[in-house]
Amino acid sequence: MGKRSKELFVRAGRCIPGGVNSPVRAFHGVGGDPLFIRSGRGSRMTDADGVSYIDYVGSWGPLIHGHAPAAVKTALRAQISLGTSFGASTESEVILAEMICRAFPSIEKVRLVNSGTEATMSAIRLARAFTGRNRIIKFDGCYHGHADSLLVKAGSGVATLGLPDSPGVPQEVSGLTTSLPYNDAEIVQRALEHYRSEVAAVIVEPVAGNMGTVPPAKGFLQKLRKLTREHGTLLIFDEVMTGFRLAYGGAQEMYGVKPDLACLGKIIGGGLPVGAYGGNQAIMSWVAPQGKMYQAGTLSGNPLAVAAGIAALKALKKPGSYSRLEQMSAALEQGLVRAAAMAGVPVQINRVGSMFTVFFTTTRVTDYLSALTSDTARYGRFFHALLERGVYLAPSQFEACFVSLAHSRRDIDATIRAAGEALRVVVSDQP
Ligand code: HOZ
Repeated sequence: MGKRSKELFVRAGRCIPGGVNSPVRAFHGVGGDPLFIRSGRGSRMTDADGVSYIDYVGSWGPLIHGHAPAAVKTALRAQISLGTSFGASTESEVILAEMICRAFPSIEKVRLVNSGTEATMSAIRLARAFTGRNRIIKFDGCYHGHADSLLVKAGSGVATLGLPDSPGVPQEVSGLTTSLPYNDAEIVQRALEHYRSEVAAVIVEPVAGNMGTVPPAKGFLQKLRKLTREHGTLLIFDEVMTGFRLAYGGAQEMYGVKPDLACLGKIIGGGLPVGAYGGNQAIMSWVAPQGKMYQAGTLSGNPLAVAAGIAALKALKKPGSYSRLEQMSAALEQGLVRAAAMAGVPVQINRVGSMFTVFFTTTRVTDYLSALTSDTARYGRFFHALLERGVYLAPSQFEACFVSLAHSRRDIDATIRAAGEALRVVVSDQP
């Protein structure tokens, strides 16, 4: 970390808890202090000391077009001159909602909120209201934001910090959440049978990204669909990460499974804060003011965020977007596999479309337990060695990295070269 980042972190520590506004920025999983970022452009971002990095975090997923894409900047400039918030309805909100409904077969109506956390929290409340049941089933290592009901055996920063649960969540609340192993449909079946008609919803990341990238086992999502239907339980897909990333219609398009409710975020805000949850007319008609399930927000459907989101989605719709993402991501995966083999470092590289994670383990990573077999110290050394070589990966083993449309073949080749060197460092630093 450079001098300026260090100074800022010291200052931040005096006025912000842990010096960061979200724990995953603190490099806890890999040691060291966080970078402070000054700017981003295309595939790169530049820190407060003027050092530039090829960025595979992409603001944790939203930046599918890279940093500061022209279309988003133009849309934002136009909206700024018209006003930044009205606390009243705008045409742009309707346009974004229509785009989401057209893209996602499971969504007939959608409510815009400000973050993925708000989206999942509201979807859970809606599922409880609609079914008249209280219990929730989630999966170990899946992270659905930091709402009380969902901070149970969560992934992402919670996994990185090794906190299975959080103080401050009353047992009366967390006791209503059952967390089960990801990719094990049989155990879901047993849980649904055990709890009979108590379970309001099963919520799942259809491709897990918050214990590192973990794809669904063949048939897992289909089995969840069948089981939840049989038990009168709603199936919620948390597509905050996967929505518009794996395909325009998200993981549900990719795997051909239609959930009852879907949660979105990240890409739909084009880099500004937005979330959304949606489903069919019957379920969504429970949302106030049409129905009685209350959920609200001063900045919901904020005109700037919505303008950025529309611009990002329009650009994404251009032919070739997803094939380019696939091509670049596959080239990166293959290069990393080769580099690891040449360095003699056993790794598992999980990739689905433009989401990927390099796990430092010999075990195939299919769930949270297998993700935990990773050598996080090795990941830390790899991360820092890459950082020194100008490549910024997710600063934790338990996160997904993202390829964007701004990454060029040169970026990919430079990353593979840097990874080859970094992997040799990983081995040579071994105690
Ligand atoms: N889901 C993101 C990380 N996996 C959220 C980023 C954050 O917590 O700051």
